[in-house]
Amino acid sequence: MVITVGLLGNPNVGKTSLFNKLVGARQYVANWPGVTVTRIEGATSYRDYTLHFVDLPGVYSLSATSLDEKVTRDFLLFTPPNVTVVVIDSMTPEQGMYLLLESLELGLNVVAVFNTIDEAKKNGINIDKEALQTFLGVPVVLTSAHTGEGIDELKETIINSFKKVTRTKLFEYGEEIENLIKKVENCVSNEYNKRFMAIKYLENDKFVRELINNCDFTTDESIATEIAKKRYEYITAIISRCFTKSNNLLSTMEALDHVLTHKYLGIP
Ligand code: GDP
Ligand code: K
Ligand code: MG
Repeated sequence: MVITVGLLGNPNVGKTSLFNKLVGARQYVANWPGVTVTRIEGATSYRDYTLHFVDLPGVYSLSATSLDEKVTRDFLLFTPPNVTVVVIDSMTPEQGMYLLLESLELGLNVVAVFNTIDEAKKNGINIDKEALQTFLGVPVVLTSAHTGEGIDELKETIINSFKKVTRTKLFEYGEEIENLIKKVENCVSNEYNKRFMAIKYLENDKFVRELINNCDFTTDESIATEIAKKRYEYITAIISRCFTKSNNLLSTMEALDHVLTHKYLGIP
């Protein structure tokens, strides 16, 4: 049985290093159809399965503003892998978690990997894996592509995730934006993930605006800004709860707003 796995993440978070640890020499390089962006694939056997990995071009969001982003998003949108591993740098998790939220909105079957755990440990940063799983609603694996920590656990988790697809409760943007999302969803055809497309529409995504051209619905830039702001508030709340530095708090937590933690996670 073959399981297809996409490795998704920001540039420089360790996707290719993990890929090399996972598949070793059994890899080959090609181009993505029609473009000169490199496509790296490889497979490894684990238990009764063949895990077929695709090392996707690094992206900061699923907004498809660059060629790399368009290649990655089109792959996920039109040919979603069985499992999408979202690789996040444990030392700077914000931007990676932003991409994770978008991946969940796209309805992907996600495993969250917090990589560079060796550096985190060296810096006395403790990551509460259980709490992360609870708040994000997806399986979490802590890895180091340098020491090999978590690699077998990642393979196990991919197989479990394939056998039992996680459908997490999605992040909500509050009444005003949720009402707008519902309105736009009515214009999206059934072949697409309606919520993802509606949110991208409200974010003024050019490609999505062209696809959904039957929606005579204008919004100003403030909605897109508000969507990004809500995502970052939610992420800040999760990080401040799940990342701690022995004795004192992380720098990202210095800006910690307890109101946010309460608002988004229900923790006093
Ligand atoms: P990619 O752009 O996501 O494919 O990232 P790369 O795999 O090319 O890694 C970027 C840099 O991070 C390289 O210098 C790697 O050696 C380093 N790196 C990747 N994973 C780890 C890790 O788990 N721990 C540490 N300390 N460094 C890592
Ligand atoms: K790095
Ligand atoms: Mg790479």
